[in-house]
Amino acid sequence: MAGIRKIIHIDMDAFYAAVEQRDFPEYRGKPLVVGGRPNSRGVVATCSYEARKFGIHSAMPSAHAHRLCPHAIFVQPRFDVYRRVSREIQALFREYTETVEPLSLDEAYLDVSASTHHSGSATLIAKDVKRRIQADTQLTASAGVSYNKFLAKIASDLDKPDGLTLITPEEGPDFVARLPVGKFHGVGRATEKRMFEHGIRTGADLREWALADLQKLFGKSAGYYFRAARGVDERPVVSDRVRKSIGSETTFQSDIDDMETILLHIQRLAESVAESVEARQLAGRTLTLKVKFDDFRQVTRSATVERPLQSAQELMAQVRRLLPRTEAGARKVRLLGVTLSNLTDPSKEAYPEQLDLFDGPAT
Ligand code: DCP
Ligand code: MG
Repeated sequence: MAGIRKIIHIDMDAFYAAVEQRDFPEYRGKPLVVGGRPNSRGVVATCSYEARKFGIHSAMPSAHAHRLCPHAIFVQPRFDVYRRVSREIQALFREYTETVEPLSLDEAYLDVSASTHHSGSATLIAKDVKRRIQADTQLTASAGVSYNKFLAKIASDLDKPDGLTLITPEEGPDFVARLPVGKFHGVGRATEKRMFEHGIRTGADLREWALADLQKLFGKSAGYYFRAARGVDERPVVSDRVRKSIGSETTFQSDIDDMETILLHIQRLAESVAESVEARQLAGRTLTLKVKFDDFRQVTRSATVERPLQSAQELMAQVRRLLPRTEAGARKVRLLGVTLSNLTDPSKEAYPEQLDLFDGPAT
């Protein structure tokens, strides 16, 4: 058996809002909302900790946030700046280990098992990473340190903002036993409700179930829940260099055949893939759409294009071509998936548009 791993999960505090407060001192110490305007139909991307005291949170309609805190300052996101900061912190992570897996612009796993920094102390490395982030970007991050991804991610959230929490292998199982199931990564509202209906409220409750019984309730995810309830998670930290594809899929509680709903779900998947692809500063040439029907039959349709795709919009353009090549809508759909593969680093590619920049009139 391999030795105990050392995993760090880093997550920036109130990321977009913290960047705005850094760049505009007049926003500091104030409730600040980044996202849609208060009089629009937009939503809150994130908000400062001062705004959270009023009950404002991510994904809430901006109009609602405005009612909760009429004197809050609303600003539009500046994605270019967030991307730049993201690149800075990711470069910094790579000074400690090659095994860095970014999850979004503000979040990444680091596997420091083989690191020789700080005599291999993951806690000291995490402390140092936080110090460097602060020094280089004037922003704070929270870190979770543990022996797997599941616990490291939970740990980083325990003492936000500017937190550093360690969950040792000795503490892991007891910690998970007390954990509400809603805090398990991958347990959404629907699964949580399902678990509640069966009297499963904490890791300890979950642990009383045999794997076979969990499988009857939760299918493929059962194994993950079974192991997670015991503080076990063997998923490796996957760095970009070995990653072959980035995808996202979703299974529905009840099968759907309404085209508009199908497209809406695909749009969400495309956005999630695009975010992940962008966080890793990648793009991809092959888009695959997966559709599983109510009879569990599954089809995939792929398109490969010359110019690498990255944004949700670019992904959707391909999906719109592929979707009519499936029976989605005519038949009920139980699962949809969007995957981008043939990954490439777009900064190393030259596109005609970019070449134009250098093709100006000779002087
Ligand atoms: N984000 C978004 N829409 C969401 C959630 C997040 O646009 N529904 C963006 C804005 C956040 C960034 O992603 O700043 C990071 O998301 P986090 O969930 O890590 O939230 P924050 O970093 O803002 O706050 P926290 O301190 O809780 O991590
Ligand atoms: Mg964050």
